[in-house]
Amino acid sequence: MAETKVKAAPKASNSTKKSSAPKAAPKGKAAATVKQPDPVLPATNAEAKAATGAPKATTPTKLEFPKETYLTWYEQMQLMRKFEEKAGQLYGQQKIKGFCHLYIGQEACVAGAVSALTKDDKWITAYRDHAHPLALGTSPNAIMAELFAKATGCSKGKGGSMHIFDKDVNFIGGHGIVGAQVPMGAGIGFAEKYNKTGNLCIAYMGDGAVRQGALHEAFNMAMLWKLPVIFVVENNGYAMGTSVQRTSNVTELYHIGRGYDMPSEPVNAMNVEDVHNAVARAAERARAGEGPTFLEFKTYRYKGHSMSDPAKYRTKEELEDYRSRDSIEAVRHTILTHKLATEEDLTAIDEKIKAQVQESVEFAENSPYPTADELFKDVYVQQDYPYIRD
Ligand SMILES: Cc1ncc(C[n+]2csc(CCOP(=O)(O)OP(=O)(O)O)c2C)c(N)n1
Ligand SMILES: [Mg+2]
Repeated sequence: MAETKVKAAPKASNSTKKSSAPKAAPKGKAAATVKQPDPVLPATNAEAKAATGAPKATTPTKLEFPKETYLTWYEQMQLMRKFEEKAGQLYGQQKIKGFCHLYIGQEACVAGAVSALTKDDKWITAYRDHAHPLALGTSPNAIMAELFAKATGCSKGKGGSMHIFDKDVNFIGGHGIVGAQVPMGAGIGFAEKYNKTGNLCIAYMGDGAVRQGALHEAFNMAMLWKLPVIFVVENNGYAMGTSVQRTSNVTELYHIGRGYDMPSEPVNAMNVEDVHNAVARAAERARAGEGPTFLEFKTYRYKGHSMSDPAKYRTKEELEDYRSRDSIEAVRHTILTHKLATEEDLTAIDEKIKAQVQESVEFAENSPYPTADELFKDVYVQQDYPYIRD
């Protein structure tokens, strides 16, 4: 931890049809678990650290959520991790080519938000994008096939790892340009407000995106028009190999929302309960017409920036420190300590996931590549756009 101040707390079938991955809570359900009101905008760094520097012991003495929620979190996060461990292996075997950014370590950032939102809310993120659709219910087959650049992939094999899309689960990508999804998230929020749907958009970004000019324009407009958006910075301490401290004068990134009077708060995102509560509070504000929130998820990626990064810019101790607060282990521990399920039950979930992941690999291997006539399709909305040339 010498380099970064980021400090987290405690610790099927052969098709692309939707998986049995657990779905988001129905409307209204999440609100019941919201603690109200919670202070936003801690005034000082000390307050922020107090909010995120909780002790390692992660097992709550009293359970805040029902048993099903813990089991759903466990299953979702294990699916993300096992899927990506396999993807990493396959990349090593050159079955997956191009770019591949793994989310391993950051799983709670997604699982805690899925449980706090509804299935009609919209999601958008950067290129570290396999976990979000997996938790929203996109078939692992369709995602793995996309990583293999196969025609059966969720972006027809033309997007690859950085451009996973699935309209059916309201996952609007998957974006490779750092920060590009931030104004897009504001635009999606604008559409939801304009159409009076009552839905919101959650827009994720990395810490590297916070210094993009587009973010500041989007924040201003989102506040001015009180758009139903939850902006989330997944602060994993590094943009590629460059620490937050080396690129930002403001290292408590949630402070950046203050320039726009946007309610903003730090969240210990190694803890799935904290993520859920923060997102639920932000969602309630958005649905009440009070506009956007900026959440700084303090998290960590266990792997390098991408598969080609040996991550020499950080220490082994720093990595081990975060591993000891692993969010999946924490939920597992809570489940067992509170006897919500037995070891055997969890093993059965693990086995199910292993089979799902294996099936996704076989599905991807056995799928065809896109044909040449796909090359110019899906480039422009207008099918007969006149300026495309063979
Ligand atoms: C506009 C733009 N500039 C630079 C890049 C190259 N680039 C790709 S990823 C990345 C780092 C972003 O890091 P961060 O936002 O912290 O996300 P993380 O990878 O940690 O999830 C950079 C600079 C890019 N894709 N887009
Ligand atoms: Mg980062």
